[in-house]
This record gives sequence, C-alpha cells and structure tokens, in this order.
Amino acid sequence: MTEEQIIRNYEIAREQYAEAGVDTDAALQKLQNIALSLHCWQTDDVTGFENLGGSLTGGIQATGNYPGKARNIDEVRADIEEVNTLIPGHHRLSLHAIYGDFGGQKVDRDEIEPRHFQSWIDWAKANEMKLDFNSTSFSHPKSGDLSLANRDKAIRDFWVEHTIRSRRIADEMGRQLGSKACHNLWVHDGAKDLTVDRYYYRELLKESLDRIFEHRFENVKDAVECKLFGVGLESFTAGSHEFYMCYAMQKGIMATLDMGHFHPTEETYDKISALLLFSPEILLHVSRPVRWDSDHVVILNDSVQMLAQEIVWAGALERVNIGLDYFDASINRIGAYVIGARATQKAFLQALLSPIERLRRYEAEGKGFERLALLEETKAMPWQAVYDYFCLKNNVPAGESYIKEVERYEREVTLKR
Ligand code: RNT
Ligand code: ZN
Repeated sequence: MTEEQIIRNYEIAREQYAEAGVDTDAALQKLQNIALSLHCWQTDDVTGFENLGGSLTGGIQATGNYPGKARNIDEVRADIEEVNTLIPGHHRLSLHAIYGDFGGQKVDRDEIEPRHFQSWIDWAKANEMKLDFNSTSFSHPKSGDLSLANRDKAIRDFWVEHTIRSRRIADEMGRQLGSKACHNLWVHDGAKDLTVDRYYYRELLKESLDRIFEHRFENVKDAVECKLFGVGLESFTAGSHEFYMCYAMQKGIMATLDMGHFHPTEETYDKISALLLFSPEILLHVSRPVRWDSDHVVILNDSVQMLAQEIVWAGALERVNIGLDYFDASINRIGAYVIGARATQKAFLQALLSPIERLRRYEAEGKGFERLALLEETKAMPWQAVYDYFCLKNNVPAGESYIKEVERYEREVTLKR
C-alpha cells in the first residue's frame, strides 16, 4: 500500500465514521496515548540471564523451539528496539527480576539491587521507554511448590526479601524515568494434589505479603496477580482470585487480571467495571489462553475486543495499566510481539471508534434489536483504514508490510544466533 492509498482510505473511513457520529481523529489521539507494557520475556522464552541452561519452573511453560531466541542482555535489547520500530506509539517495557545486568556474577534473588538494573534504566531513557517490574519467584532452587506460602520460615524470608528488593528496584526505575513503575507480584504457590491445609497456606501467604507491603514506595504502583492453577500445581493455588482481590482492596493496591488465569468460559472483561468501582487502578495481562493458560500470542478475538470496549466505555483508560503477557517459543518471537501488540491496539481502536452514544440510547429505550444490529454493523466499519493511517503517522509499516521487515531481521540477526 502506498502512502497515498493509506491517506485516501483514511479519508473515506473518516467520512463514514463521521456519518455514524464518530470522530476518528479524536479516537487516534486517544490511541496515541495508550502505552502498552511490552513483556521482555517473549524474547527468550522466560529464560533470563541468571540461569541460561535452566528450565522454567513455577507451573508455567513456554513450548516450541523456534530458532533465534535472545541469549543475553544485548540481544534482548536489540530485539525490543526492533519491535519498537514495528509498533506505532510509545510503549513501556516490563522486566522480570531475572533480567538484571549481573555482569557474569552470581547474584542471588535476595541480593538484587537497583544497580543491577541501572543499565536498563539508561537504555530505557535512550529509547524513550518507561519501565515496569516483576519479582521472579520461579526457576530457582528455593522455588519448589511454595515460596511466600512455604511452611519453612527461612524460605518465606528469602522470597520476602527478594520481593521487597524488587519493589525497591521498581521505585528507582520510576524515580529516574519520571513515571511510576508497576510492580507485579505473581507467585505460583500451590499444590499438585489435594491439600488439607488451604487456610494455613493462605494465612502464610497473607503474612508474607503484609511484610512485603509494610512500606510504600513513592514511585511504584503495586499489583498482585491471581491465578487459577499452574502445570503440576493443579489442585490448589494459594493466590486465587478471591484471595488477591480481597487483599488488593484491603491494602489499596492493584489487582492484576491475566486473561489466562480464570476458568475457560470466565471472561476478564466483565471484571473491569466491578473492580474499578472499588479500586482506583488495575493492571492487565493481555494474553490468549487456548484450553488452558497457554500464553499464546494475543490476536484480535472477542475476549480482547470486549475487554477494550469495557475499559473505553467505562471511561477508564487512565486507570488501567495494560501489560502483555504471553510467550510462544514456536514462532518468530519478534513477530509474536508485533502481532500481539498490534492486536491489542486494534481492539482499543475499535472500541474508541464505536458509536457508543447511539448504542446507549438504544439500550435506554429498550431497543434490543437496534443495539445488537448496530454492534454487528460496527464490526464491519473500516477501522483497519484508521489503523493503517495510525501506523503511517507513527512511521511504522502499515498493514501486513511488517511481515517482510520481521523476516529481514530474522535473516540478518536472529538466525545468526
Ligand atoms: C504466570 C503469570 C505471570 C507470568 C510472568 C512471566 O501464569 O501470568 O504473569 O506469565 O510473570
Ligand atoms: Zn500474567
């Protein structure tokens, strides 16, 4: 598609939307302000720089063996820089604690410090990105099935220390970059088989969390992520939805909603308005569960579209932190970022382009058929032309033309690894 074609298509789309009472320029302005938090861990299948040969534990799994995964900090950065050239807008990067710049030293999780992330902060500044952070309780000899909820106080202490240090690192990132960093806490703690001590483990988890959150950090937005189950931990998860929802509300911190962390027919979008009435902000992990929490690459499906609609229609764009969370090791990893980030943006754009006033009027008037018909017709409006124009304005390839660029980078960079 030539530039002229993109502009021409946009002009036609703009007119069509205007007829439907929708201002496409205003929608694009809003989309420009939506920063996604790109998860660093799609670059290397959640390996990190601590334990290169080590396997992923904690009930999560990256499947596939596509060539070219990032093997060190320079490769992760190069890949994210490439990704940035293919996604319109300005975005954030979410790091896990295992991605520190440890300079070849063994730095255990209870020893990490802001200085291990200083080169990331400098890199982020140079690349006009903001950072978010995650403590890492998986892939470590002390992880086992239980970390913060372990019966052994020494193990709990270790992970409490790690998590407080992680929050301190997030604080430093937020301070230096002038934008509060989300710190997400997810632990896998659970049991493979039936447990007779659910109350006890949850009590231990709560007690550990109380220690972790005893002090607030000015530049951190804290979040806790629930989960239904993990692989090998199918019968019990200490940090369930109810547990963390109550905990987040009690402490005045954010709940993280990962789209793969609920029952298969339980949709995340319906939780947005419920939580936002009680909590100023939430954190999302946009993902695609296929039959289980499989962390497939995000695509433009009903779940993501309805999630975006709920946020936009609730007027809550400023109150929702949008993180991506998936790790598919079976396809080109750079391409995986581009597909997932663009799909998420497209979902938000569609929501921003919906004729919500008319839809609401129909609803208020009890016109169910008209509401459903307009929702259906809206799906076929020329939003793709608006998205292409958004890409053009942001100087990134429009339409499918990013495929060629991902292939070029693969040929010249990742296949040489
Ligand atoms: C695991 C959680 C968690 C992780 C990342 C790596 O089920 O979704 O968010 O995916 O922290
Ligand atoms: Zn997640």
